[in-house]
Amino acid sequence: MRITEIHVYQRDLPVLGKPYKMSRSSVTSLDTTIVEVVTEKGIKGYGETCPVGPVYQPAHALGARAALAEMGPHLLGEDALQIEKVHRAMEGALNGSRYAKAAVDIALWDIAGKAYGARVCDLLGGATRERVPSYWSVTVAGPDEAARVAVEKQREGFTRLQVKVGGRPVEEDIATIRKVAEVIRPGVRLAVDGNRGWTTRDALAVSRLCAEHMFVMEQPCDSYEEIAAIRPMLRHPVYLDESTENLGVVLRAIGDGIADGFGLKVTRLGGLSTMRTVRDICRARNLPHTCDDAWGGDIIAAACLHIGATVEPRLCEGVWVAAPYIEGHYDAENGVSIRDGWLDVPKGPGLGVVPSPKALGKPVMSFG
Ligand code: 0XW
Ligand code: MG
Repeated sequence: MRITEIHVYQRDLPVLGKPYKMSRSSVTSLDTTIVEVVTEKGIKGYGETCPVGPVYQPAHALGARAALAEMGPHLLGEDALQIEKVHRAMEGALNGSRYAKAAVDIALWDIAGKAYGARVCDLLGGATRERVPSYWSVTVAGPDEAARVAVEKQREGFTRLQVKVGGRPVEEDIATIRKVAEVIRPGVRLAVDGNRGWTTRDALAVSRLCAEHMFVMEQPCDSYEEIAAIRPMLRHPVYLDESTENLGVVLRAIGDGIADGFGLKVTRLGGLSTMRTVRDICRARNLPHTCDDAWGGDIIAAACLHIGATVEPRLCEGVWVAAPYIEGHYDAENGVSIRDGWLDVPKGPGLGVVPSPKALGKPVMSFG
């Protein structure tokens, strides 16, 4: 099924309420890129990529569109159903920019689902359940505010919380972690996410001074090397997030024994195709992981949800989506929303989410 046209759309996604604050950045509006791949049969697939600002990791909105401009002409005529072949065409046209290639990859899975009359989760191996847990990310805040949100979100039904730390004196982080840990109910899991913000000194201090509390440390320090250096001295399990820039890093982290799990991002890894591989590798080593993205609307949320639904529940650390921070949906009927801390897998076919022409607006770039 040949690709005949590719259209690229841009949308601003203003953050509802307060800025979304992490250790190294605070964002008020995100710039998302939506890719529409059209085939000779008239079947259209949608993908999306939306870095959470230009600082979170080496990805930025303009970079995504520049990469798509570079690759677009080379993809016309490719068979949309031969996803690995399209990946080879993308590799042949551009080195790197996996986060832009991911938008095309997601669109191709959407097309495959529509062509075969199946949901993306079914093509990825089959859903283990029809409702998948999300988790709530408590952005950087003082101890009382963070604990208040933690209580509220557990009451709503969230079974996992992530508390953001870093970018301030480490004593404040320790006070916040302790206060949040005290309100965590039995059975609810806690992750403390440094978003690369701590020095190795701070990470070691936190782990020692909060040793009695159960939580995982997510991306405590900036680099793989820093985390690897302190790993044997930490008293808490470590999950890598931003460091997992590609499949090779995931393999290395598992081989080196520095990761007890991962916070995964679909677009950072290059799309659902690589996520499927990482999911299977994690299963082979019993490593829990999330299936998230950094930000994005209904399309990216649906992509995360479909792969998340295929993860064995015991290894599934949840699917984070930006929906609570975004006004409205691309697809008014089937848009992805959190209900009581959980997400319903869209009914499909494909991603099960179809953006309306009004939501897309006019393309900023077209090929074919
Ligand atoms: C909580 N997230 C999945 C959303 C933000 O983009 C940050 C990210 C993370 O875990 O780092
Ligand atoms: Mg993280």
